[in-house]
Amino acid sequence: MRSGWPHLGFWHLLVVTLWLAPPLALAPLGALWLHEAGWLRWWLVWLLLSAALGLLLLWWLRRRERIWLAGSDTRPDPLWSPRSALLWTQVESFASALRPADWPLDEPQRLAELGRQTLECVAREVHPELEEPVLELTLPHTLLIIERAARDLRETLLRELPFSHRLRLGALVRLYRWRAFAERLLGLYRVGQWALNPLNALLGEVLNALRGQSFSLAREELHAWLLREYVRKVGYYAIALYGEPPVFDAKAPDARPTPRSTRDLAEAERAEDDPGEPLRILVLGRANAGKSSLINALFGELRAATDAVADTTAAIQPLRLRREGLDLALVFDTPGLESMRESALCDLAAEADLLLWVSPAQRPDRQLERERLDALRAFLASRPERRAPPLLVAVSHIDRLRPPRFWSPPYDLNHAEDPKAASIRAALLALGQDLAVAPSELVPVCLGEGRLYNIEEGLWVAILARLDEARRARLVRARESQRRGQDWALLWNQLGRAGRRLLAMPEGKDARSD
Ligand SMILES: Nc1nc2c(ncn2[C@@H]2O[C@H](COP(=O)(O)OP(=O)(O)OP(=O)(O)O)[C@@H](O)[C@H]2O)c(=O)[nH]1
Ligand SMILES: [Mg+2]
Repeated sequence: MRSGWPHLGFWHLLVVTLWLAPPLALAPLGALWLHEAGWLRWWLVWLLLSAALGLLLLWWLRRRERIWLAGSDTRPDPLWSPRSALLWTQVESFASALRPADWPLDEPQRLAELGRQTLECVAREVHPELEEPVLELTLPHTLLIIERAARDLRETLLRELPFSHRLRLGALVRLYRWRAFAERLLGLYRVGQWALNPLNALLGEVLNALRGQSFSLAREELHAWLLREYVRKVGYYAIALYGEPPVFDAKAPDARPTPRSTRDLAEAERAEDDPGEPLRILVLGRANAGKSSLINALFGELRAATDAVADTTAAIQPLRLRREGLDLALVFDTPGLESMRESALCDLAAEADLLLWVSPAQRPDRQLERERLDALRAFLASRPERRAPPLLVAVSHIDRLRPPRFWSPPYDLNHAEDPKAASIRAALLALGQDLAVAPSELVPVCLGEGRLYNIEEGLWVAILARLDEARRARLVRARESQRRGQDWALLWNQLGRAGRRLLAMPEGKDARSD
């Protein structure tokens, strides 16, 4: 085995020994002096204490390193559609199943292969019907993603790697070449130390063995972390590329109203300057359930016509509404479910960010409601590229429950000694079962004239709790619309330019001058 010894040669080694012997002799001489002065015992105690403290510190450092390695710099975009979120879990499980031994870091072609496999894993999920799904990309989209990936990498390097802004690639290569030489020097130093100071060297060796173990362990873990992070980064951009085609427009998707909302806003009364895409709230329920009353109660304005006669609201009516704590909202008052076709219902829900379902508590025949709700759920689940709007069920007409003549709110449903409170509780339970709605999504309300109850403290609070989810649904919806608009706008511009160029060609000019 060739070590550092033969390389230095005997004479060079003698020179090193001559130089090092006097300073290193200080250690045994010092020990002798300590012994004579009677302090050797204290010195030993100090030595052991320092060693113990050092070990403790080392253990803490390793733990911290492990915690750091368990984390990840790459996280899924919270605005991704459910389908992309699912793709991300697949990338994550692919990344965590990697074995470092299979993917050596010093073989670039293996790493390229790993990147290709990650890309393919995502592309195949998005285009399972195609033979070569990886090729399903347009050049501008690819360039945009490369641009974003490069920006991210630059930011990570500048943030995480000390001196990365000064480090040149050549220096990295040179550093790598010198590594072997540095390791040999270290080996030589250790042997020299062993010969000259057995006690120190022994302690040093123990520490070193421990540190060496920690390093090799950390190196292995670092290797695994690097691989995972690499796969995550590639996976992240693959999802961004295949699952969430980027939009070239730098503006936020909800910065301005979508074409559909622009039309609806124009139809709604009272035009104002619209700051951006409104939150679209869809109010649904059977005839006379209290849909229009709920809108009036919620926004404190009598905007939607209400009447005891069924089918007061004959057509879908967008209402532009504002209220503190809520973004500009377009609330859609709708006719009863009985007079709405299923497809019309799905069409409306496709463009909604929050669904408010009004269901009268005193009417136990809920067959139609359940059918429509199920159809709606199936429709929303069939579009994994969009976020489904959250659903809240306002249970109206609770004042009419038994005993009908008693009405003295507020009611504490947890203490159902009061017969009215007991009826409300039983009605909520039955309604939840009939419509397959979780209890947390049911809000009992009274919307009768002069009897408003549980609007602010119940319904409004429940809406606010779902606002973040509704806003996310709006962003994904607006992005989809932006994407559609962009495709047409780009095509239009490209065709226009191509046409102008054609006309500017000499034959074109000739043809026109004829
Ligand atoms: N007592 C009582 N009356 C209510 C309640 N909710 C609504 N009403 C009344 O029921 C009638 C119908 O209410 P609307 O708000 O017009 O119902 P709608 O769902 O909009 O009805 P359509 O537009 O016809 O489909 C009105 O007279 C309301 O005052 C309630 O919780 N209790
Ligand atoms: Mg109505």
